[in-house]
Amino acid sequence: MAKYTLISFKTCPWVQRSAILLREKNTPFEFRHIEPDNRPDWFLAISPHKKVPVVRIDDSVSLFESSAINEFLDETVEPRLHPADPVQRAINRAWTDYVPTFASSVTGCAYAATEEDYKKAIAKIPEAFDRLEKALEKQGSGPFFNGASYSLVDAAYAPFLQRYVFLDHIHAIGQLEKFPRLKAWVDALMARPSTHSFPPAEFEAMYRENLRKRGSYLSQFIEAPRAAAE
Ligand SMILES: N[C@@H](CCC(=O)N[C@@H](CS)C(=O)NCC(=O)O)C(=O)O
Repeated sequence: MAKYTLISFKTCPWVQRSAILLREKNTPFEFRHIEPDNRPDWFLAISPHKKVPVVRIDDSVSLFESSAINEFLDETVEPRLHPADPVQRAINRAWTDYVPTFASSVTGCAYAATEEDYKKAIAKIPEAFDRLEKALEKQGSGPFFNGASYSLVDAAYAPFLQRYVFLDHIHAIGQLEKFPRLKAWVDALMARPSTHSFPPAEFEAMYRENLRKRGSYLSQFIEAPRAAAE
């Protein structure tokens, strides 16, 4: 079996998509975490956009861009997670292409600098959720995007839906409950072991700490971690 190394920033959602796929395929891999503010030269040499994720295969081939990585993994490592039907595959790919737009509606809430900007960002959530709700209704029974079968679409959305849940914990947004299929999907993804690269509570604390340091509107609702007892 090939050796896979996943170059990562610890809380990067795009890295998480590829980590999820490797876990879904029961493929052993090693994380190599680097710091966003201190990207080493060896990394800059293999990452054309200077971004993570990069997957190194057998220390010789480097792949970048999470969707391209995940398509490659699906073509080369069993079990195949793309549906067999080409029409359904095209629909799945189309919904994966919507992820960056969807993700920006979630990060818009996280990073809004002022209360006014935050309210504007929150106001955009129902439309984004409604699109997913309608897509899920067309797909059938759930709990995953293609029903009982887990697919690349699930891996693509899970990190961003997880971050919405984190934001909802910081300062209740209360939108997810209005979209029952989407809520069931989120619950299924959050319960799926492959979603998690770190113990869930530890990861949520890491996410909150990043957001607290960022100084966005939501930062004020996050308590600073307590200093270790002397
Ligand atoms: N479209 C890329 C997005 C990757 C991405 O934006 N990664 C962020 C970290 S979460 C990054 O490396 N940012 C560094 C930068 O933009 O310089 C993918 O799907 O892999």
